[in-house]
Amino acid sequence: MDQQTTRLSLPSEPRTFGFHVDGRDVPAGEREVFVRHSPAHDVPVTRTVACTPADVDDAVAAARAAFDDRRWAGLGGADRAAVLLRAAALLRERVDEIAYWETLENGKPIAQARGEVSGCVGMFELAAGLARTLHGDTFNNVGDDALSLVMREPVGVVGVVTPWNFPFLILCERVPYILASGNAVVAKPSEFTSATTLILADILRAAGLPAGVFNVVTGTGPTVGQAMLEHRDVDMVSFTGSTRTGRAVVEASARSNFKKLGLELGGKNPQIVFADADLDDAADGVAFGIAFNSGQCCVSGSRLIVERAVADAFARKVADKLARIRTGDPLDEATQAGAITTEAQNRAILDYIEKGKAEGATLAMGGTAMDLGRGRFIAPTVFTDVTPDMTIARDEIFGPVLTILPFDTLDEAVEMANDTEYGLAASVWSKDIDTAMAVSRRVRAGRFWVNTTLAGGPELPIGGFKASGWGREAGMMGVEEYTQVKSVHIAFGPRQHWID
Ligand code: TXE
Repeated sequence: MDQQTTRLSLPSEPRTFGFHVDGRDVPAGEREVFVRHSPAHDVPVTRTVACTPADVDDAVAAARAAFDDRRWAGLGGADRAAVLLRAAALLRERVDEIAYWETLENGKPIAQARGEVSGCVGMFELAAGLARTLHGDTFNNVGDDALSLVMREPVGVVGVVTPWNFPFLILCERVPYILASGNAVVAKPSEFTSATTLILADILRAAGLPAGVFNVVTGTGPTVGQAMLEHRDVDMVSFTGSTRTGRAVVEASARSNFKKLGLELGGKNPQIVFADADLDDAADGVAFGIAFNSGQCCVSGSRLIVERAVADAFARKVADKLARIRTGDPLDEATQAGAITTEAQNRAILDYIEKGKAEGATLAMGGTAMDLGRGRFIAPTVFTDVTPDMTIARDEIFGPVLTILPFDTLDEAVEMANDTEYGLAASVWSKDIDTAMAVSRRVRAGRFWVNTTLAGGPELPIGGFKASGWGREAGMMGVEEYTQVKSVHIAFGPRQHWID
């Protein structure tokens, strides 16, 4: 069949999920149930449970018991690796299924969802290797009667709170690495996109992960998420989401047990384009960087900072690319941009577009909702005549909205790139190695791309500078992040007494 015309069909009825505690799926019972409608099709697709704070207590207790009796932490790295590798293999078998439910709940194109889920297989495989290579340090230079060890231990019970924009990818950028050292997990997915996190629980159980090591509670942030943040038996929380909720996470940690935190928050990421770049490649990259996942991406390249000499011509090239993006039914294999995931996000994007116009920026393209008969879609949007103080140049919009700011000198480009409270990611486009390297050294961001964007692999740590967050995920650093360091000093031989 011609791939361009392949389209999956909608489910005949919503799929019902329980939540997952101590190796068992728990049905809703008397609890409320969320019915999730596909943001692209307006039909009900999943039913998940609105868990209660008591359910959070149960899940944390299961994780606590599983951690404290060392059923997972006490295994050798090779045994943990074997489970993670079995999980990778089972995940590979279920890529299509996971991608399908991800698309239905999130609205992202099915081909993109499949790519993301396939990428997660490699994260489990890498984490398996890291489970075997994680190690500490020794000091054999402290005298003949002593030896010092620096040991890494799992931090304990880790709460993982994830958002709706990359529900499965963000989960898998964390969970395999967290499990690698022996931690136990309670995951809390976004209430809009819980299905694939629950499918992962099923996969991990089938892979032989001991009961209680991976638990999932579903429900809203203020009820279920907050209960986890406040819980004194949770040793660490990994939170990915808005800067506003990030503040609540820090405050709850301070109010409860000073739990360790990993935070991945917002971004307002610059795409810096010099006149000597390959402008066709750069235009494609800039269009991809802002329209991928309909701009609902913490590392979206939402601020185009372009050398004035080529600014107008380059803006036309980007607009030409954006105009040719295939936005539409995400179940269609050919679709490149899908729906806006939540109604609140849709309103927020359209409000920002109005604010841009009201503050005097020029709407160069898009700026409206797209009527595709059903669902929520927003046309790729570009603003010119933007000044750095405008709201659309400062706030994370989290939609397909690009602002264009021209520069004259490299110093000015770097200053504009750094003129943000955030520091998650940045890209530079130039064929001059001196220019590219000078900019890469001076821009304050946790991820930096040269002549590409939104690229890399699971070996590379991810995370932000400044208000974009704390800590790093993925790769060996992503394993170490979820460990505590214990130094052990061992004396041997007779002790020199302090008291005669
Ligand atoms: O995020 P929230 P929202 C940004 C983006 C977007 C904005 C709002 O700018 O427009 O955030 O999105 C859970 N205690 N990002 O409102 O609320 C919530 O249930 C514990 C950037 O959806 O932060 C969900 O599981 N948990 C970001 C998760 O937090 C709480 C990705 C994220 O939701 C909670 C998403 C609480 N009190 C949005 N309140 C990125 N960095 O990629 C909510 N949650």
